[in-house]
Amino acid sequence: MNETALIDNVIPRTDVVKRATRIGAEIRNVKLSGDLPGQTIAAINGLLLEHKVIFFRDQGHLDDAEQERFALRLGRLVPLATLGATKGTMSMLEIDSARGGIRADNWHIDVAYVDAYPKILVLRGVVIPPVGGDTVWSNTAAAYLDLPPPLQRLADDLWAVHSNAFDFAVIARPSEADKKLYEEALTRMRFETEHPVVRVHPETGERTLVLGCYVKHFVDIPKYDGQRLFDLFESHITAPENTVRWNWKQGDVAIWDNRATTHYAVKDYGDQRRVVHRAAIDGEVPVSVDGRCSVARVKAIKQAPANVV
Ligand SMILES: O=C(O)CCC(=O)C(=O)O
Ligand SMILES: [Fe+2]
Repeated sequence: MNETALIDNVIPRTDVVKRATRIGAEIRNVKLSGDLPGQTIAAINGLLLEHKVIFFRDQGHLDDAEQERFALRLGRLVPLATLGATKGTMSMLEIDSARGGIRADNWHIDVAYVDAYPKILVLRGVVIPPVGGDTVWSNTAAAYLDLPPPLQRLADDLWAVHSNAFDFAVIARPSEADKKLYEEALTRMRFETEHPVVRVHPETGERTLVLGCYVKHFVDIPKYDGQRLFDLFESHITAPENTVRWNWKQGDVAIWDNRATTHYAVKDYGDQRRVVHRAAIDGEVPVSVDGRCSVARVKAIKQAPANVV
């Protein structure tokens, strides 16, 4: 049986509702748990590769332990300590707006400043404001395909340094509090990795763009030129045609392929509380179109580090 037939057999196509043309599908009538049959897990994996981000409503039965058990079925969990987070259980990251929750209102690939950054994230809506607090994902394989061939070839050749030393030049309106938060985190830990701007997806073979707010600079490109290149490629990544926007309800779960997407948590809910819990699944070291692997340049943890996205 081919993969599509296998998925159809377990999760009927009528239960897969696309949420945008190029990315994102809602999967209906599946109750996520650690006990799902292997075939259902394989179907979920297949749908994830196809749609890049998949959404499940009404998963209110999940608590952290069960979310973690389900996530474990998708791969090895990343212990929070190695990602630099302090809140949550061993591997569940809590993002709580009322408790200095990290700001994720920048386009980013999760933890892209390490070499083998997580491949899949499982995020559960725990407290969701009545209005606002959506998350937007973009399809970085579609963004690559959208580039005219000469720009694809340019991207294929480029490498960029990703760092958790946040470059505030890329944020529209950083607050003093944000700056302080990141500066404090930085004195505790520092990561820097050179990634190819185009990686070959290890499962689909697709070429995907690896950029986002952790990029410090391009290798061998002066900063001034680099900023323009960054803006050019990011404008394709974040083009509305390549995105899907999810309006959360409590109990929703979103699962994304961090190798083929970037995302942005919209910060438009003022002082309202918003809490989401996330499990991260171990990823592979990216490989460029000419077969070279990403290289970690700096890795230093001085003491218990802060939260990360
Ligand atoms: O709060 C959200 O919707 C997403 C936060 C985020 O960037 C993440 O969980 O990786
Ligand atoms: Fe994130």
